Amino acid sequence: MGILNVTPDSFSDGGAYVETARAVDHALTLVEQGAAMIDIGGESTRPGANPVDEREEMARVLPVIEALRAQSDVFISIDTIKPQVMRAACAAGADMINDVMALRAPGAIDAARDSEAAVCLMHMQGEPRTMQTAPVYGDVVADVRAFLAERVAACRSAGIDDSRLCVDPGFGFGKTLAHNLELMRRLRCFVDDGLPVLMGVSRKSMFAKLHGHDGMESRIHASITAAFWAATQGTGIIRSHDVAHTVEALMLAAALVDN
Ligand code: 7PM
Repeated sequence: MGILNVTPDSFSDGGAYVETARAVDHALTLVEQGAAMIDIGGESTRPGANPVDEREEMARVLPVIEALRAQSDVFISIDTIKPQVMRAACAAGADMINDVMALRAPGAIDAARDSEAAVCLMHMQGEPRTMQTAPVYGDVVADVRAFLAERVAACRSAGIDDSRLCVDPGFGFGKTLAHNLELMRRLRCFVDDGLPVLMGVSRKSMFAKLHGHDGMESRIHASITAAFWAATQGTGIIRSHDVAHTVEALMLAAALVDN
């Protein structure tokens, strides 16, 4: 899954892809590099970021979804927590809703059900502005699995079939380095729960903490290494900014491991 940020305040791409044509170009490049899906995000549901107005978010993502849909059959994911954005994005051609709130916003479950799109349910402790302050768990893997099981059950009750779902432990979303590492070490537990698992660690600050220094190159190398590990553990979907190298790591994992 290649990441396409259409947020002007995005930390990784510096707002370089705010313009529709450039965003679509970048998406097509990611597809050429081997991305099977493109995750399009127009809001900052990010640690410490300001919330984005619904109209503004739609104005960012809808032209990109429409143009990409017109030019490619690639699986399109919309990274949003807002029901109206989910509905509009799916009408514009999105195939999947990637929600860091796991459809907890009022109306989100109904929007997802009506869309007939696939859904990624991600775990987050707290809310983006404050979630990194003091995350606390009993057993982080057990707690995150219980949360995801509850959200899967909520989807089922709403009429969203399991065949439409995947789950994500939500690396960096209300987690310390130790929490992130334990989730990564025990990714198999999530895989064994039966639904496809998505991992999103690309370029995240957890790697700067692990290394004891920061640098984009170091973060990228660690992200690709983590992708290899996750693939060997049966993780089906890797969310990445750096698709070409990540795909190569996944090719090696596929060659070495029977999953
Ligand atoms: C600043 C901090 C900017 C964090 C962007 C981010 C995930 C996601 C994001 C994830 C799923 C980023 C994150 N992370 N969706 N959206 N899983 N499913 O690295 O881990 O893009 S936002």
